[in-house]
Amino acid sequence: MACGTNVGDLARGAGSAFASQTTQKPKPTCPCTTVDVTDDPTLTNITSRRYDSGINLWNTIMKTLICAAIAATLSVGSAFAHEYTAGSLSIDHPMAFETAPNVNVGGGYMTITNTGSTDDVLQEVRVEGIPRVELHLSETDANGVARMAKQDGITIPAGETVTLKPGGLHVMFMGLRDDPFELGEKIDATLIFQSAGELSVQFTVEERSAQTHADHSGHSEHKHEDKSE
Ligand SMILES: [Cu+2]
Repeated sequence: MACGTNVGDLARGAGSAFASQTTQKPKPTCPCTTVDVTDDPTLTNITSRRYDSGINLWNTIMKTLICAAIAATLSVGSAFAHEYTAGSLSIDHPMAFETAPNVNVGGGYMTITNTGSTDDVLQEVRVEGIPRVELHLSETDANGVARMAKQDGITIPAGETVTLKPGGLHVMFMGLRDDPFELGEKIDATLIFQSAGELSVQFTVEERSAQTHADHSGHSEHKHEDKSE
């Protein structure tokens, strides 16, 4: 169900209930679908990841009246609760910290809970406009040197919760130098799970404190649990 490309048609097809909303400009993508992602990993049709700031009425209406009704295998929580579910997975509070203009990478964090009876794996994160997104694990060795290791996937064991947080597992957004994360920005992303499939979420960009950890060298554990929940 290509909700992202058919939002306008769906709205028109939904009948007069939407007639009064047609003056709102439809967004090109629907933020709560599971399937509107190109199969091309190189993401060639990138324009910008920019998302209009503020709460967009049209998106809110679409989320509430269209996507919630037709995304059969996916239930999307309130846009304000900032929690997403797909199958037996729930994803809470995807966020990233703002980045400085000269910093090329930013970390993404969230909490993933698997209430099912089988393990699932977060295999990939895709963001239009960001050329490379990896899954990383930050570790500090015996000498106190922090480094990050690319992960092929992040397993979410059955019945367990995995928290991506500074100093540990995280999403690494790479190639940001020309388009830094700005406070309040919302980054549309697609999470690809082995079993649960694709899930569209938004990473909210939050303020970075004095502890710099959004770049490759500065991950620091236990400094932001208040922000990354
Ligand atoms: Cu990293």
